[in-house]
Amino acid sequence: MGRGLSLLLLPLALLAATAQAEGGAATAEEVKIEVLHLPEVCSPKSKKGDLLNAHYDGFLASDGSKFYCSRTQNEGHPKWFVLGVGQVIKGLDIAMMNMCPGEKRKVVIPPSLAYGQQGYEQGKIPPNATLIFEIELYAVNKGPRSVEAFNQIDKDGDKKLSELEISQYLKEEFARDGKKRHPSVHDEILADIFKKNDHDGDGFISAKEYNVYQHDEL
Ligand SMILES: [Ca+2]
Ligand SMILES: [Ca+2]
Repeated sequence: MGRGLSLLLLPLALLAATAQAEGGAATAEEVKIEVLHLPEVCSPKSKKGDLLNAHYDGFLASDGSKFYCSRTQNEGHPKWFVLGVGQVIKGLDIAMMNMCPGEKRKVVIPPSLAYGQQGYEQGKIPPNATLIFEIELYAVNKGPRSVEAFNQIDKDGDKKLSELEISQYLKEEFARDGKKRHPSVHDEILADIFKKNDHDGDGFISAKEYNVYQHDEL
């Protein structure tokens, strides 16, 4: 049940993560996208903040060698990740926009939108490497920062999340995945969530503070 587990913890991971999504400067280098297969019914199209399920293989453009294959990981389950928020390299965030379930793409990503001058993992990806990915997208779901997710946590419906509501939500999520955790974990995550999301420090996470992806109307 890899799918269930990763789905479950994603909202937590995201709430706890810093919003480092918005990279700044425009770059001259672009991601080249080639559509290999387009389903007859191409909907919904992926957008920032959506939760995607995909397999992808990564190759070095220099010699065509494969450096990554999602099929060999996690018992072959496709990967779940939120689009456009920096969970994957910038080039993949760009390459998978406006893509529909069933669609296959081959994309070429310049180093500046991949691992840059540093490369990655002791030469597994050398410095200044252009990368090629073959992507097969399986599912486009509402992301964890959707209106639905917000309303689910906001039990009293006042459009802001109190410490109690988030605490409740954490407990429910923990109970659902059934993993044993030290009681301090709950408090740590709760404190971290408020530290990173309660920007005006009023003790509540407002819809605006929560809805960092801003593609849904609250
Ligand atoms: Ca509330
Ligand atoms: Ca606040």
